[in-house]
Amino acid sequence: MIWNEAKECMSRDELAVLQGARLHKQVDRIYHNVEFYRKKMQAAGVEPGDIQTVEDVTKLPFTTYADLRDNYPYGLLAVPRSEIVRVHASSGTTGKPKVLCYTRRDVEIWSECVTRAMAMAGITRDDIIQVGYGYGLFTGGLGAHYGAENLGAMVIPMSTGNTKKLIDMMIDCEVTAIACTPSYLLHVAEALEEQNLVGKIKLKYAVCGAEPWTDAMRDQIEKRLGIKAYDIYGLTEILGPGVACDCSAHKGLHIYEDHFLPEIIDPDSLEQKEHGELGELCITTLTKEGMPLLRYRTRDLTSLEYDKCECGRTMARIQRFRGRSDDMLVIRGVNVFPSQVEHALLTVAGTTPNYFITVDRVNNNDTFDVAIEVEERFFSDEVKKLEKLRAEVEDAIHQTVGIKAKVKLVEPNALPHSEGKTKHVEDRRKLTE
Ligand code: DLL
Repeated sequence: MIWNEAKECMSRDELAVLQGARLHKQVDRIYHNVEFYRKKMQAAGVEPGDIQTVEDVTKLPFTTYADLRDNYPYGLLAVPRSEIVRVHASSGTTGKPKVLCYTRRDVEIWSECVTRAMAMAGITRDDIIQVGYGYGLFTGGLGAHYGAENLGAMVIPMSTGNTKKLIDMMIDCEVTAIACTPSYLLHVAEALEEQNLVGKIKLKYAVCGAEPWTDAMRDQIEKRLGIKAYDIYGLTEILGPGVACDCSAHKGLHIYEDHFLPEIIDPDSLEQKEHGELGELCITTLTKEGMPLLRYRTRDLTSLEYDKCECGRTMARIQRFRGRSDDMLVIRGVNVFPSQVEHALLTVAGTTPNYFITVDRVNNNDTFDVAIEVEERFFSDEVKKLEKLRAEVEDAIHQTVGIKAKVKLVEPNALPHSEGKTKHVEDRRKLTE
């Protein structure tokens, strides 16, 4: 079902006119309300009057997550603080998270976008949907929740962390749809299989996202659970889940271009790429009130297809994600920057900045191992002290990153060192093929 046919199927010409008008209005508002942007635009020699059409977007300066960090928490607000009704946050590169603020209208538009995504996946008001994303400060839980309610479906707000309860309720409440990360859904499939319960579920649809996944994972989910699985993309900075979602054609994720203006840029030269070329996705919010973003560099590498989809929608499609233009990892749906681990280590006396992160996927669960060189003296001391230090490091990483790592302490020089840029990460999951 197409939830908002007037918008999702509008002609590209009409869309360009709408985008141009919204872009102009947005830039004008931002220029007058946010000092940071005004200064940036002045430095670039651009005024709101210069931005009239979609093509004019290239005249605008980029925004990066460093800008969000530097203006933490309220520096980029484009409305009075009293207009904000919700805050979410996502990991930053070091200790401080990125904080994003939503007005009531932002929450409504976000809900509409998620509703479009769920309708795209075939979910209707007759469905019973379990939301298995975390509810705070992550955007997944409340984002999926409001979208499903807006659709009129019945929502069970499971959140994360209790697979047994999720399975019990899935069966008892005759759940027909689920929103969670794809790796978690595979974990649920495994648990159902182990208990011989697959035949007892009424599940038909899944809307999975928050982390990269492959067609092979989709195949497995669909076959093992006998359902249809759809991919949903988003990021906290833009709103959360519901920036884009794939339709039954599975030929890319339709991005809701009436609200988000996408571009693909070269991450080095920052020049706009041609349609279909691989590069970094960059998004300008067209309707966001609370914290609008101009040319936000998502760091996600992909390409865009603009031809009309067989489902009838005209909105551009984000193609397979090819990784990131920075070093962010998504582990168990949580964004992790190696610099956060480094930051955590600084807080524990006796550790060194020499660490190595290994990420893998074992039985559909992401593993997160961190080896750290510690001072020699710990190896001559009693084992108890080494164990205490290990627990401290594990705790510091958990506090900073938000997920638990398996920590191994090693002697000085046990890890690979290099003359040039030391490699700190090995990601053994094959998620971009
Ligand atoms: O992950 C929002 C979300 C929640 C999306 C639930 C979908 C479902 P962040 O925590 O800010 O927001 O992480 C955003 O996660 O830039 C991508 O690198 C990655 N990501 C999100 N969805 C997908 C996806 C949420 N479907 C970052 N495929 C993004 C690949 C994804 N990567």
